[in-house]
Amino acid sequence: MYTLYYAPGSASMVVHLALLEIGAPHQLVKVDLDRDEQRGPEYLRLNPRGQVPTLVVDGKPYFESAALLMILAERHPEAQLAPPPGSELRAAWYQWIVFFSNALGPAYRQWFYPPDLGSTEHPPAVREALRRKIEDAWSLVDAQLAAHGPYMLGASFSGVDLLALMYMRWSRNMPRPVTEWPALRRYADLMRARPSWQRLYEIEGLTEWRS
Ligand SMILES: N[C@@H](CCC(=O)N[C@@H](CS)C(=O)NCC(=O)O)C(=O)O
Repeated sequence: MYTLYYAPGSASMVVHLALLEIGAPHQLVKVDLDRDEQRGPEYLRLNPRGQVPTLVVDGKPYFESAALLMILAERHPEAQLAPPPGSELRAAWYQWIVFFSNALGPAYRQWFYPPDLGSTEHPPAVREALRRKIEDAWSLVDAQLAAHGPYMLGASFSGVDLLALMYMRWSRNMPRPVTEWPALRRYADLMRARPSWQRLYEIEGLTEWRS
């Protein structure tokens, strides 16, 4: 039994999706970000960063969404969220997970949290630099999918696609949503058709960008 501390539509989405894909028994605990519950002493004991997600595995809490995805994939090999260890595809899987969480994750975080960079609203030059960083990363993914799709690893779906899906959703109200790139548009549609995505929308009470 896992416990996932989550907030609807947040970085916990990929972990929630992985749990649904695996079919692993889990308990959800909603963290109200509007009420700053993530900064309460009880939550900080689980996650000293004061962020969601946190996943409790065998009684021990862990944070960082991409790491949680990898932990779950490794613990449930039968769900095939990761290619076999040591394989060429596994190497590509690591590459893309780190790419998404490293190239896109921090840029999105800064885009949505100007106080992280010291202001209540980004100065135009900072906003422009972040926008470019995010769009350049998506252009690279679009090229990868156009050449080697339909999934990030080619023919087979894997956990990295769940991470990509979460980040794709976050672009929906940005100057250039991912659906404006042709291969990304097809990929978003493919991924949004998954039962786990539909189920997650029902559980988390989401509406926007469902299909
Ligand atoms: N790198 C972290 C980022 C987590 C993160 O930024 N979570 C946001 C929600 S998407 C959060 O907890 N925001 C509340 C806050 O920072 O106060 C991850 O991928 O888990």
